[in-house]
Amino acid sequence: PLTIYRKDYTAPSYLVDTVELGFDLDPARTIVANRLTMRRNPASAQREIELYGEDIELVALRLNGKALGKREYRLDGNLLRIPNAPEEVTLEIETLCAPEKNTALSGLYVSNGNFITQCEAEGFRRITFFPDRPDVMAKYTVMLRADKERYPVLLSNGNLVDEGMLPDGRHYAKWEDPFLKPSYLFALVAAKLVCQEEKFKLADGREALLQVWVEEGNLDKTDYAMQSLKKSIRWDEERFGLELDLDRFMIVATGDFNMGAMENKGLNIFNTKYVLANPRVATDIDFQGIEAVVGHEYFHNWTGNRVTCRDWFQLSLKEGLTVFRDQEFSGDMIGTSTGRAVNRIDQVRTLRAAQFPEDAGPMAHPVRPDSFVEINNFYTVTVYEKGAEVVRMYQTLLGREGFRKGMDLYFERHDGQAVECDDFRRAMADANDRNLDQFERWYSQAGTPVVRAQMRYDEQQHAVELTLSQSCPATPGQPEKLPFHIPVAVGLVGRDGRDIPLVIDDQERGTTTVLELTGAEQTFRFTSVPQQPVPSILRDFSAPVVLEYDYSDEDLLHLFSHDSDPVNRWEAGQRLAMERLLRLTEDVTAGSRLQLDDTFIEAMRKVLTDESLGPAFREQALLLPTESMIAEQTDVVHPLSIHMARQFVRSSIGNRLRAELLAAYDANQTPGQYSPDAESIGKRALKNLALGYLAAASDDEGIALAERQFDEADNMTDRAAALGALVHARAPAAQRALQGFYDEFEKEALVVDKWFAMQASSPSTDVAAVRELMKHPAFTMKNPNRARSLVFNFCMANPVQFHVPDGSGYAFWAEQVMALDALNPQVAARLARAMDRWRRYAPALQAHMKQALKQVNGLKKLSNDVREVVSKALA
Ligand code: BAL
Ligand code: ZN
Repeated sequence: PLTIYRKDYTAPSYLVDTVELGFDLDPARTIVANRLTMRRNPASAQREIELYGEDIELVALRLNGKALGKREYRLDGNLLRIPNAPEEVTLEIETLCAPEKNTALSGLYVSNGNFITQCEAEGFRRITFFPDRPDVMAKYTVMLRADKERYPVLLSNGNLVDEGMLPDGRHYAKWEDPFLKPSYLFALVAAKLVCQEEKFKLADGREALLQVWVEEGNLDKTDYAMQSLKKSIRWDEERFGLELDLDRFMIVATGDFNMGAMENKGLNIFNTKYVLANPRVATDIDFQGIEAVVGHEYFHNWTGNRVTCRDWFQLSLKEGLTVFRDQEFSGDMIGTSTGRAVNRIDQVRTLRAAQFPEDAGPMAHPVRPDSFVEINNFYTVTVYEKGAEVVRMYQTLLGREGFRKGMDLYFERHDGQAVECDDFRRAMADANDRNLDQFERWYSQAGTPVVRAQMRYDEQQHAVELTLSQSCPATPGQPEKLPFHIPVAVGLVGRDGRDIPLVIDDQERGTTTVLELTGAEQTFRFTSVPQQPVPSILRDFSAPVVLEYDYSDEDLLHLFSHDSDPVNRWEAGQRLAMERLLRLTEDVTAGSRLQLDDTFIEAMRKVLTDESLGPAFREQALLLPTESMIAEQTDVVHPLSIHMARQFVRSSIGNRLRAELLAAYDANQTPGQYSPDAESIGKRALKNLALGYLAAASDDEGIALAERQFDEADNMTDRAAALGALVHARAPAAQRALQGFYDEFEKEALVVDKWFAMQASSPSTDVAAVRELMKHPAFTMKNPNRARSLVFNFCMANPVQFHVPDGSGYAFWAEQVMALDALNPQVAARLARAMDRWRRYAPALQAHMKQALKQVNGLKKLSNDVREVVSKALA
C-alpha cells in the first residue's frame, strides 16, 4: 500500500465554490447528481481537475454543459482526472451507489432501515466524485428525495429551505448550508425517526431550534443529551465567547456507527451509546460519556468546522483542541476543585493505560504524524488525548487568560480557513508575545518523554536544588530526540504536611510554581526552605511525561496523606500500589509466597476512612493500576502473573479492610431518585468499589450484598456493578443473574452490549466460551458496538484468557480480524491493534503472536487499514 507523506502536500488544483447535490434515495440503487462550480486555484501549478471516487459507479460526466467522452478524462482506481480544463468550470456528475451493501459504514449506508452518512475522513468520495480533501471548502445545497412512508424524516446540513410531495408517495426536502465547509462535514439522514426538540435562547438573543432524533421507542432516553447540548452551548459562550452560528442544531442517533459521534455541520450524527440514557439502562459512566461527547461534537463547530484542517496530518489541530475543550467543559460542569481533580485523574489514567503504550509501540506517531497509509488508523489516543495534553500545556504556560487571548487571535486570523497545527501555535505565541518555537517538538516528535528529578537539600543555606533532566525513547523513524519544552508544576511539602512557600531568585512564587524545562538538564534553586521537604512534582499532571524520582515509601506515604495537589496525592498512592504489584508479579512468576505489607494496607485504610475526602476521590485513590498499566512497567510480560498479583492485592484489601469496606458500602448509599450529579456518582463509585473488593475476597457477606444489590437496584450503575462483581468473583449466583439481566434487557441494544462485554472481560470466559457467545442470536459482527462488546473486550480486556499459553487466543484474534476486515476495515484495524505490544511478552507467547500476525499479513485480500497495522507490528 501507498504511504502518504506530510512533506508532499500540494495545494488543490481547483477550488470549489458551490456544490448542489441531488439524492434519489433507494437502499439498493441510490442516484447521486452532483453539480459543482469550480475555478482554478492560483496557488497551484497543476492544471488537471482531480476528483476522488470509491465504490461508486460513474454514470455521466458533463463539463460546462458538454458530456465528456471517455478520452477526455481518466479514471485510474479511485482517482478521476480531467486534463486541460478551463479556468472556470461547472461539472455535473451522476453516480450510483448501493447503500444497503455498504457494511464499511463509511459514505452512505443503511442502519436499521435508515439512511445515514459518515464522511470523515474520506467517506464523501464513496458518495460522489469530489476533491475530497479538507482544504477544499464550499457552499452546499442538498435535495433529498425518498419514499415518504419509509423515510418520513429528511435531514441535511444547515437550514431547511423547501419541502413537499412528489409522485408515487415520495417526498423531498431541500437544505442549504450557509457556511463554507469541507466535504468531510457533509451529512444526510433519511429515516423513520422521532425527536425531542426545544427552542433555546442564545447569548445574542437569537433563538435556535435544538433537536435530538432517535428511533421510535427511545424518546424516553433523550433528556440527558438535550440537557448536555444546552449546557455545551452556554459554556462555549461563557468560556470562549463562541456562539452557535446556525438557527438549527440537530443530533441524530444511530445504532451502527464506527466512531463515537461526528461533528457534521448542524447535523451531528451520534452512536446511540453517546445519546441514549435513562437511569434504568445507562450507568454513571454512560451519562458522563454523553455529556462529554455531546460537548465535544458541539465544540467542533468552532474548533474543526469554522476553522478546519489543511490536511489530515493536522488532525490534532481540531481533535486535540476539541478534546481539551470537552475536558475543560466536564471539569467546569462538576465545579468543585476535588471534582475537577477526579476528572483530571481519569484523564491521566486513560493516557497511561492507552496513550503511553501506543507511544512506545510499533504504531507510535507524533501528535502531527509525518506519514500514514490509512488516515483512519490515525484517529488515535495520541492525536486525541496526547493532543489535548499539548493544548493543555499552552494553558499551563500562558495561564487561562493568555490561553483565551491565543484562542481569540486564532479565530480572528483563521475563521473560514483550513490551517495547520503551526498556525494554532503561532496564534498562542503572538497573542502572548512569547516564543514557542521549541514547543513545536510536541507536534513533531513521538514517544513519551521521561523527566528525571533529583533533589538536594542544603541544610546550611536552607535551600533546595531540584535538578530536572529529560530524555525521550526512540520511536519508529525517530532514533534521536531533541529536548521538549516541558512545564513542570512543582510544590514542596513540609514535614507538617503543609506546602512551603516557594522562593526562586528572591521572588515569591506561591506554593505551586511552573518550572519550564527546556534543556536536557536544568537545576532550579529554591531558597528559604526551613527543613528538608518532600517534592511534589508534576502537579495536576502538568505534562504528558513519565516522571522518575526515587521516592521512599515514607515520602510517598507523606504525599498520600498530605499533598495539597489532589492529583499528586492520588499519584503517590498509585506509586505505592505499583511497587507492590510489580514485586508480587515477580513473586508469582517465581512461585514465591505472596505477602502484602501492613504499611500499604494501613495507607489504604486511612484514605478509605478519611471522611474529609470526597467519595469520588477516595474511590480513585483505592483503585489499583490496571493489568495493562502493570504490564507496561515489566520487562517481560507474564499476563497470568500480573493478573494473579493484582487479584491477590484486591482480595487482600477485601479481607483486611473488610469492616471499613462494609461501612463505606453502607455510608455511600444514594437513596431516593437517581441523579447523575458528581456527588452521587462518587458515592456509587466508592460503594461499588467496596463491593468489588469484598466480592474479590469471596467474602460471603460481600457476595450476598452483591446479590441483593443486583436484585434490588433501581438503576443500571448499581445493577451492572453488582453483576460485574458476581461474574468476576465467579459467584454461584452469577449465571442466574446473567440470565435474568439478559431477559430483562434483551430489547435494549446498549444493555445487551454490556451483557456481552461483562462476560467477554471475565477471567472465567475462555476462548471456547467466547466462541459460544458468538453463536448467541443477539450477536453480529456487522454492528460495531456489538463486535466491540464481545470480540474486542475479549482480545483487549481479558488478558488472562487472551494470552493462554497454547496461543488459541491469538488464533481467535487472527480469525476475527480477517472476518471483520471483509465487512468493515476501519473497525477491523482497531481490533488488529490488540497485538501492538507483542514483542514484550514471554518468548513462547511471542512466537504464537508472531504467527498470528503473519497469518493476517499473509492474506492477499486485506484492507490498507489492517495491512498498515499488522505490517508495522511485524516490522
Ligand atoms: N471527528 C471525528 C469524531 C470526533 O472526534 O468528534
Ligand atoms: Zn473530535
